[in-house]
Amino acid sequence: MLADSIRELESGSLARIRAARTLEELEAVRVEVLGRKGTLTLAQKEIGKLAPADRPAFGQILNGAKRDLEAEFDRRKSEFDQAATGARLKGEWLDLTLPAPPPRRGHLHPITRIQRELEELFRSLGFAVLDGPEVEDEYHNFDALNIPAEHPARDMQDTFWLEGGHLLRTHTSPVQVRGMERLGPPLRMIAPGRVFRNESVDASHEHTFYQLEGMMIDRDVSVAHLLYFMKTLLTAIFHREVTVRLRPGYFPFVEPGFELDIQCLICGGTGCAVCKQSGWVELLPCGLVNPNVLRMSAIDPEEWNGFAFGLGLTRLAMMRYGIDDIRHLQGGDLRFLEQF
Ligand code: FA5
Repeated sequence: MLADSIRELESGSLARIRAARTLEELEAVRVEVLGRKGTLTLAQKEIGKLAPADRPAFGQILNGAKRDLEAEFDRRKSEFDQAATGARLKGEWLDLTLPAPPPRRGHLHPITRIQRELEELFRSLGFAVLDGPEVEDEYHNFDALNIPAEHPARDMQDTFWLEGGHLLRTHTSPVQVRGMERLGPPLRMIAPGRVFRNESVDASHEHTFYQLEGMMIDRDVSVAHLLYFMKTLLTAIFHREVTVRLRPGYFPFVEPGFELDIQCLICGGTGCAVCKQSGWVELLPCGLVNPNVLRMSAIDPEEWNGFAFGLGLTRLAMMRYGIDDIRHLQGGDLRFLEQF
């Protein structure tokens, strides 16, 4: 009689365990039947009331029911667990064979790019690439370049003066002097770098800009050598014929001195803000090294001579990329820089 009710309880509970649709429903059945106060647990306590002879048989039935229910419960529970894990894996699935999104890479500033191209060109022509300090002394920036104090040429370049006779170099020419001092003749060198002038800023003038200095000292160097290198330089940068003109130019450290201008590539020579309506852009002052400059760096001008040039690298970048205002280059605006 009691055994029948246990079998009934078992089959009813098995059916409910199988019918449970969620883990919560399953757990509710477990608590109801197998929990501390569950129906089967309570039935176990009835054993004591039975005649001793009936107890083993009843105990067996009870234990069998409990084992079957627990086994079925475990089976369903692991079904639910597997389904939950499967759903989570589906959500978190990652295809490791897919190509990764490309990393955001920076790129070189247009001036740096031109600078590196020119360094490569001049290296291939046997020139050393030299560096010099941005904070210079008066001697290297002026005196050793044949511009003594009180010389009117000092006013050609408005200078940021620092304490103790130092200054922010106004051009890359002091690196010529350092090159002559350090390496002596024969010498082929270039010196790209940042220079500073206390100037009011407009479409073609910055207070901070880049130049590339060049110098060659050897025996019997002539203006023809100078022109050859200048033409090689411009062809390499523009990859096409550019119209140039050579005018006399005055710099105390060269004699004769020239201004090499290129026809403005922004307006094609018709006149714009960059060329100040003249159609020409001053780009490449140059000349044969003044004997005084050689002498001051302990080079004998009777034996050696040479040429020097001071390319406006920032203006060159403007011409090459058609930039109509110099202020864009140092402005740090990524919308501008990302175009290159
Ligand atoms: C010089 O600085 C001489 N040291 C160049 C030189 C070297 C001549 C060797 C002879 C022998 P200049 O002041 O003209 O020269 O400047 C050279 C170039 O720098 C100019 O042609 C121009 O392209 C550029 N430049 C000058 N001032 C500015 C400025 N404020 N902003 C941008 N570019 C400038």
